[in-house]
Amino acid sequence: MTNETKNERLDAVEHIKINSNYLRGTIVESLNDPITGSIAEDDTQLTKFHGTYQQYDRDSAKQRQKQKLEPSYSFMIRARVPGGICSTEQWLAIDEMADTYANQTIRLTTRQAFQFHGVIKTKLKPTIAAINQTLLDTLAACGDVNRNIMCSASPEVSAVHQQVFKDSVAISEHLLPQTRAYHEIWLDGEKVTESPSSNPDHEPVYGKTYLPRKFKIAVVIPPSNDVDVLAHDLGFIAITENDQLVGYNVTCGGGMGTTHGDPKTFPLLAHVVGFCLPEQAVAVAEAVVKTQRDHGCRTNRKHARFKYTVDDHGVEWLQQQLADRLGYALQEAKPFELTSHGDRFGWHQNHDGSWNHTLFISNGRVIDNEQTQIRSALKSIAQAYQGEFRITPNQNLTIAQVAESDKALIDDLLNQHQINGKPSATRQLAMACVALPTCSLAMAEAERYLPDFITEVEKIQSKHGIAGKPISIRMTGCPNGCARPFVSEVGFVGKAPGRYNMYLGGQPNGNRLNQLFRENITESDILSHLDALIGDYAKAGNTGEAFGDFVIRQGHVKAVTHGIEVHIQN
Ligand code: SRM
Ligand code: SF4
Repeated sequence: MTNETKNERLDAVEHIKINSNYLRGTIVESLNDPITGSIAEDDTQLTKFHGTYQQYDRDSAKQRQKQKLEPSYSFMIRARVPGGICSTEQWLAIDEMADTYANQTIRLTTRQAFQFHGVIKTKLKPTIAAINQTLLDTLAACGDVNRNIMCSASPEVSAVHQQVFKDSVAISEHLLPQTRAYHEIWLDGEKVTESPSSNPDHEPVYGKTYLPRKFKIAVVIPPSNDVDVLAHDLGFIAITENDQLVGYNVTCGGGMGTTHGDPKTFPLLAHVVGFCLPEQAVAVAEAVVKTQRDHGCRTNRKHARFKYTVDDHGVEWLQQQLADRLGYALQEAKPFELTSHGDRFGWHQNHDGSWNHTLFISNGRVIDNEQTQIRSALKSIAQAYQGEFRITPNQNLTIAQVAESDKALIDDLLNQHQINGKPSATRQLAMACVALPTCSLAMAEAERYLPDFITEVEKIQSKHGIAGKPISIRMTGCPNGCARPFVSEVGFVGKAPGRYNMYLGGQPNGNRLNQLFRENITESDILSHLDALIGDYAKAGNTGEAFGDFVIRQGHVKAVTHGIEVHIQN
């Protein structure tokens, strides 16, 4: 079935897309409705394509219901920041917007973008317009299209970063939706609906119904796997020879999202399907996206991600699809090695002599409060130093390309704001998704709980004499997997308030999925399991053996070879 085909069995969201006139729907009418702080239900699906989600404050929801008030609606706005790179000038504008329009925080995401939370309906349009004025935008930050493209954020490891970043931006630009609805609605662009037949909207890559589901791309420069490349629908692994980029291995069919109690949903790691030259990357991306457009499931959104298309049809089928669409077959994949995920903190020198300083940002929340002055620190650095900030794939931030002569200035500013502590190796690796109070899908806490939880894990590690050993721990408030918990050594996935499924056995380079260890357990159960496991690891772990490998060797979980095994408790 192609995406232009009408079919009664299509999922409801497909009908919304078909009838939306290229993503317009009744968004304008919804924005102008003064009676409510919300927008029409169909429009909540369409605004995602424009980079914004309707949410409500879940902390106050019950109280407001008792008072017969509608929920406290607001919007999350996600910007698109290809490869996570923005200028310090852009950062200052973003920082100001957090005060003017949002909840005085900036949230760095697991996909190198940033989000504002708490934007009320009347401020939605000015905020999106202000983001565009900074030369960033929110188009396709969400929705059934290609999302923000990720790219390894550590140029110090490779002289080819600039070229790889350029290729990432080219892929991102090529896959942007072409509808003029975005400009029309948010930037007061010229209306084209009066005479659509003479000047119709046109989506050369996506067609009228876009993709069956969200689509995600990451580009990685080995040996670091900071982007978790195999967790993506489509990945490009940079292959270098003598410090020159010779091309990319192409990976297809990864993804994290699952649903509790539905064994037909599972995370998957991508397959390496071939190799392409740098100049072929954009065409390859288009061919992959079009394959998903034409063959992805449009009747069941829980089966609509590209990972299921690849899993259902097989890699050979996919290779043939790509060859037919490209007019040539991908070359055989080249050898590569991915050694670690996570970021490298502190100062590191680049191949060109400049310096990068990566700062730990607890769960990506840029905020000033009793615990941290990170927001003021970044603002003062952006005011004093003209250069580049990079959002990392692990919710941290790199002050990039700093001249030797500016290092002391930046260190001084960080010291002035007391941003000079060194978190434990386990805390540095830890990630949590946003979850409560804004995420409507959260079943348990994540971002608000993880820092205290890690303190408890640190105590256990100290007690067993392995305080300095890194263990990658990721937590999400539900099984959608926004902090990529299924590729961590220890994953916690929210089941109900205060209760989590616990997964073990991922590899610290993102190359293996973990497996369900215990279901629906509370903090005290979790900590006593961790005490026993970490105690064992301290005694019986081999030199250099990672915790994720140890728990498999000891038989606590099995080494997962296909995502379907993730839910099987040993
Ligand atoms: Fe996510 C939905 C937050 C990365 C899988 N995700 C959501 C929503 C929008 C909830 C909703 O649909 O109402 C969350 C908004 C919470 C809030 O209040 O901000 C949300 N996802 C996030 C972010 C902000 C988490 C974070 O802590 O940083 C990340 C934003 C990334 C970005 O900049 O684009 C984020 N989400 C991810 C990732 C990780 C990744 O892409 O590398 C995944 C797993 C990978 C994948 O897609 O397979 C992910 N999010 C999901 C899913 C499950 C998709 C699926 O295949 O089933 C949903 C729910 C859905 O789509 O129906 C979801
Ligand atoms: Fe929300 Fe679930 Fe994603 Fe966490 S994993 S942000 S709870 S959708």
